Amino acid sequence: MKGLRAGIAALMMIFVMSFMAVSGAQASEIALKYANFPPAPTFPCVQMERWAQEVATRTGGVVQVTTYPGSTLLDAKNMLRGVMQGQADIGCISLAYHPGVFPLLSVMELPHGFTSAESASRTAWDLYAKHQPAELDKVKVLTMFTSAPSQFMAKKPIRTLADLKGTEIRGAGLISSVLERLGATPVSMPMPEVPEAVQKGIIQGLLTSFEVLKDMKFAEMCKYETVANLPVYPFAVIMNKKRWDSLPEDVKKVFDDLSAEQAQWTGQYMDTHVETALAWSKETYNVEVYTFDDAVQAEIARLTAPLIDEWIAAAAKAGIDAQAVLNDVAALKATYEQ
Ligand code: DTR
Repeated sequence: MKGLRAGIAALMMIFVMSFMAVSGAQASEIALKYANFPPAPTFPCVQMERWAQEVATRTGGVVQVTTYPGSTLLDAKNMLRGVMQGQADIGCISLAYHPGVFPLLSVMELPHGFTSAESASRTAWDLYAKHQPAELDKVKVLTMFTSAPSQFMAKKPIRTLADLKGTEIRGAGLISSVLERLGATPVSMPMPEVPEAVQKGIIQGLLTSFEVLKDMKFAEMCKYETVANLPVYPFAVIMNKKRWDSLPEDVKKVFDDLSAEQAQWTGQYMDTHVETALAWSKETYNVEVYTFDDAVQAEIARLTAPLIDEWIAAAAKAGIDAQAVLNDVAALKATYEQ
């Protein structure tokens, strides 16, 4: 009888331990490192935190993302390579920092006349999803989004193109080419380096979306803003390919289902935040806001038109059907700008 009891006790112990082992394995976390280059308050990092939260919620806590804003894990220059080499599982890249590397997706940096970050972000993601360009085939792309249209923020008033002549203005990618065609002197650098460059007088201002007036305190140094509605800057959130392949199928589905939604969320966040930041800048630093009139806008369109032909030539050289891509951008913009 004693032997029977001991046997039953042993069996129960084995059952309890194996159950704990299985449940432990199912609930085992998937820990991911997500690197970002600009300061935490900026919109690329705000969208990163939102994505991390959504992923934790939608996977029932199985996926836990540790975020590294402010270049604390990888900076802008090392982001693309760092993710490909697995130093971070996920990273956010500004495509404009890699001239010539993205012959198809750099189309998003052209003067298409997007009026909102939401329409440009949704266009960018749909364009990527349709073409899946070879330029990003060494990573998994989790989403894409863009800044809001680019505006001037400077230490002196910029009311006409004459005010731009020979003035050092920070840009990146094709925005630097836009600055050159408008007669300014473009100075390219990653966003985190811009505040110091303004403070030191290396540049007199910058051309990007207005939310940085608040998020990076440019309103304090650049009290003269000009609405120019120049091109947006495209971003991609990329994941190390091997790490992506290692994920369970149900987790991959959560990530894929989030792609288009995250693009739209980020664009909507950006459009609202630009308005908030501009109002805050007027209230806090009494900044002056000018708007290029129609005559200046027409002159800008004339001066920047050749950039489209240059993009077509470079895309064709990379084996891309450039006109088909431009047609897609126009159709997506018409849909999302409604
Ligand atoms: N200036 C562009 C795009 C951009 C707009 N706002 C932010 C905030 C933080 C980083 C980048 C941006 C760029 O440098 O990518």
